[in-house]
Amino acid sequence: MQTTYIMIKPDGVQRGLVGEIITRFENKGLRLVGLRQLIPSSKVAEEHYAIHKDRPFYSGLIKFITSGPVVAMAWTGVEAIKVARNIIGPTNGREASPGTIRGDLAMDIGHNIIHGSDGEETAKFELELWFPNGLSEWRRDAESQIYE
Ligand code: DAT
Ligand code: MG
Repeated sequence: MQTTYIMIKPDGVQRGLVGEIITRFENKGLRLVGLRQLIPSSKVAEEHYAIHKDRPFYSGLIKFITSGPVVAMAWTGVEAIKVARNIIGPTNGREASPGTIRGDLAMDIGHNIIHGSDGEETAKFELELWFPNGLSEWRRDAESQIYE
């Protein structure tokens, strides 16, 4: 089992896509173990995107991500990091395939609705950053049907 950090960005919240997005992860069979809505501080946003700090889009990215509420989530499942990235689709919404969240719902590179951790170390770092008080431990009864 892995847990991945997923975040609906301010454009997704403003567009009223929170329910639609949560439904996709829930229907896939992932288990929701953390959920909070907040307007990110610059400090947290800068730490989250520190890897991009030398990129030309960095300051715009920080401005965007702190511009309104985000929905921070933690989802658990077998290979959850890869599974979630597949559900999300590639960065540019115009190039993402239909069926993915970005492919179905986004038209832009920057305003691409959602973030998902890209590896185990990043997931650990991001989950500790956005969920400093930890996650909820529970077992989804449906997992006995979801997994062989
Ligand atoms: P992803 O979110 O698909 O993991 P990333 O980690 O490469 O993509 O970049 C993080 C975010 O930064 C991305 O979701 C949107 C923004 N971004 C990336 N490349 C960009 C670009 N060329 N122009 C504007 N924003 C960009
Ligand atoms: Mg990334």
